[in-house]
Amino acid sequence: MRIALLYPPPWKIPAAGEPRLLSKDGGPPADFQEGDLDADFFQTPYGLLSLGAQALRAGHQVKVFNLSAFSWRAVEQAVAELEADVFALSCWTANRRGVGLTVKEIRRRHPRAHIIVGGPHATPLPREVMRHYPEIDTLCEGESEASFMELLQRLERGASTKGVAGTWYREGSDIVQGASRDSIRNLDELASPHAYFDTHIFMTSRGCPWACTFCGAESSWGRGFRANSVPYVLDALEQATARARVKMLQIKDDTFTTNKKRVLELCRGIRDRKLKFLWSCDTRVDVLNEELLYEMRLAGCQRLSLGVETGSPTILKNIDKKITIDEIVAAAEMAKKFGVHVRFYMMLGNRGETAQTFRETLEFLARAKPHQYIFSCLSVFPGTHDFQDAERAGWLDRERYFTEDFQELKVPFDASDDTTALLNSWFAQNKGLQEGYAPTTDDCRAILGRLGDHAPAHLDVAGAYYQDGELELAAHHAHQALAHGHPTPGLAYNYLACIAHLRGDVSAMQQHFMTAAKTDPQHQVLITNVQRARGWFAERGPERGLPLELVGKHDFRLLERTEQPALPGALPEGFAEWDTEAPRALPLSADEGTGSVVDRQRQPIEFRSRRLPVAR
Ligand code: B12
Ligand code: SF4
Repeated sequence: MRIALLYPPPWKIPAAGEPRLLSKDGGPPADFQEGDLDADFFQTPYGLLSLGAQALRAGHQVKVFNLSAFSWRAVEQAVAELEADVFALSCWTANRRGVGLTVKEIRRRHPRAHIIVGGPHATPLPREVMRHYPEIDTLCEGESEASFMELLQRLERGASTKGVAGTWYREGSDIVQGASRDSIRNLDELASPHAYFDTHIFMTSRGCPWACTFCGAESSWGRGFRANSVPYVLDALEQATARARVKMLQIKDDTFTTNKKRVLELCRGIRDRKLKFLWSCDTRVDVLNEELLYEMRLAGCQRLSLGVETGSPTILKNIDKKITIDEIVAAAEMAKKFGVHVRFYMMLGNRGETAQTFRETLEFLARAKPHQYIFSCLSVFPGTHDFQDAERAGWLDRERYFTEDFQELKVPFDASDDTTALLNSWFAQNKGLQEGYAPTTDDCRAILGRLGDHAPAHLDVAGAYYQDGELELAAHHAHQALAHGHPTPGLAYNYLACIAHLRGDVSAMQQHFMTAAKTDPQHQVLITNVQRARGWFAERGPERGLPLELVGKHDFRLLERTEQPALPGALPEGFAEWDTEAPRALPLSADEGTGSVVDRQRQPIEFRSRRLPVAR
């Protein structure tokens, strides 16, 4: 069968030159400003790639399209031309309105196609989503690989799709829930998305044993933690790194180090198999220790993102975070010891937030000194304890998600108006990624001493010397990084190019840039530098003595690219043609005006609306 897996845009986006539509006509929320949708929004949901992988393994024809940045005109065209038996859409809170519009369009163009919806917004509000979007035939709740495959088998046989466990369906005008479906016990039975698709997102487990009040993990995966075996993950890593053009992956498990022993084995396996790539992961501060961090760093861990949320012990307690301030500070120190960059995810507006707790948070950040931190304002997502408690307390009606045009429901849980105003005015000045602790050259040298001849640690030392203007030493360590097999050698060549430039050696600079661009053509720093150098040559900069400013950096910033299906990019020619080959990476091309979106500084939005009392 022909299966189109779609990630629809949030609403009707105007094409270039077209006026913005009003929200009542399907356009963006009335108060929407460019930048409100952060870079993460535009990533293809990994779940679509997982569903695609299962369907491909079963012999179906599959296309995955990320339409999240497409103009409505382009969505209409894509839907019109795509002849699929099944359209399957991923529904998140932020794109719920776009899902509603897209399923309408699919039904109009393909009256006989089967329309399936799933994902983190559909899961906690299945009845409501089916009621408000009557074009949907079947909705899959939560983990969906097994339900989806059963649906496909039935459709292929021409059998009824009603009653599949884990789904919601229609009986006449009724919306009916099928039997519940157990979680997949052995995740190794699933085909890995990395066997079929290019993506820099990587997952090794599902679920999280904790239950923070703002988080929807439990609603998606049920209680508890399930993981792929170490050999399965290592095989998938081999596939993912072979495909990746810049050897950097984001491991995006809810809490990657939940099982420390497993992660230790994984890290040792990465080294045994000589897999060379840099990676980041997300976790909690209370499931780390020195041995683990040391092994993680040796295996290429470059960044550790920690769910810290607040510096107030009261709020930590209110949100059931089950960690202490001391644990946070200790974890950050341990990670720094081995040169792992520490990023704190922080939140504003959780339960109990006051001017005092907010001050405590800022004071705490000054003390804990992460390399980076980023704040976001509380969003109340269906499926969270916040949502349930707000409904119970009577200040939230789930219909708002269908009748109002907001992107996500960003409201402080119970802060006073004064506190909200304080948070908003601070946030307006402090949006996006904030830089904190910067290790000194001595710090970097000490880390290198602890790790031995470790390529990424050498590059850190090279970077530190470069900032100090010690070009000889910087070049030495950049060469050492190369000699010890740095996974992104282009970044070491970039330093060598910058150094050659500072020394006035134009031809060496050119040579190094050419080598760099061949090895890591999509790293942001390289793209910037190569463009600047090109412009400089075009203006006959060397002859005219014009200045050339280059960036000497090697931070964990991923790729500059927009490419289907990992990220929204233009649909390639012939996108609607079906063939029997497994999908390959589609050609790189400019998209429709979003520019590149990966790992750009996040620009989350502040609290817009105060919560409204629910009409009784
Ligand atoms: C890792 C992660 C990310 C990563 C990777 C996401 C990705 N590309 O998959 C990054 C950082 C990119 C990310 C981004 C965002 N995330 Co996020 N993310 C998570 C996290 C921690 C895990 C998700 C996960 O395990 N994915 C693994 C895959 C296999 O699962 P999946 O994509 O959900 O798909 C499964 C099911 O949902 C379902 N399904 C999904 N789509 C479809 C479609 C069909 C047709 C069917 C049948 C089934 C189906 O079946 C899939 C297979 O079982 C969750 C928390 C959690 N544990 O759920 C939050 C979470 C899902 N994210 C959340 C949010 C809000 C976002 C952002 C919108 C944030 C933002 N403002 O930009 C963006 C946009 C999402 C996107 N386009 O990817 C919210 C979702 C809430 C909501 N109701 O919308 C969650 C629940 C966290 C929270 N705050 O509580 N996220
Ligand atoms: S916020 Fe993190 S630790 Fe808390 S429940 Fe969600 S995934 Fe688990």
